[in-house]
Amino acid sequence: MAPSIHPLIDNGITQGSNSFSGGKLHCHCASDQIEITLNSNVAHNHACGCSKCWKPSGSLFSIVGVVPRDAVSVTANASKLSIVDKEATIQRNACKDCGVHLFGRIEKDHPFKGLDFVHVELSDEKGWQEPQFAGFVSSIIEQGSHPNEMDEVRARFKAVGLQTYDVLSPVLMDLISTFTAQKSGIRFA
Ligand code: GSH
Repeated sequence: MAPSIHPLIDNGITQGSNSFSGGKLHCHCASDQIEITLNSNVAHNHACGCSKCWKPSGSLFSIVGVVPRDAVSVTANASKLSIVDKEATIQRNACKDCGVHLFGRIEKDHPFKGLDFVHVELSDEKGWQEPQFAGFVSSIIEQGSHPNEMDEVRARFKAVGLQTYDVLSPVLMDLISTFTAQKSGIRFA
């Protein structure tokens, strides 16, 4: 059987709701779950194949979106959170017990500072924005996927209507480059 891309892709994409305004995320612990309350839907929700983003077991990709950091609060069991890699750009706050990543936060100067990275599959609520594209697709090779499998992986995204990129989507790459250009003194009219 072909490996799972991610349950939210394998089983067909469920459209989100424009009127949905947030919900709660929980880690996978059987008891004393960490609870995160989000007062916003996510934006730029996408599949990510990079080695650092949390993936459900058996899946090749993560599904990750962003919310304003002001919309994120830890509402239960905050003491179980620990930052996976303090040196990484995105400080991923994971459950010390089950390993699930609850939110990723950027503290350094960066185009995405102010946005937290979250996985909406950790929520029971329905209405979260559906995945919009797949990024860092070639990165799955670095984690053991065979290069010969890549056509099939990309075809599976295409079959559910998602574009694939090996970094981020053009919209996000343009945002990053605009930030870099402005930092170096370029001013756009
Ligand atoms: N090929 C690398 C890998 O798979 O590890 C790509 C890593 C990467 O650049 N990941 C992106 C990023 O922004 C997407 S999450 N990383 C910053 C970070 O992880 O802190």
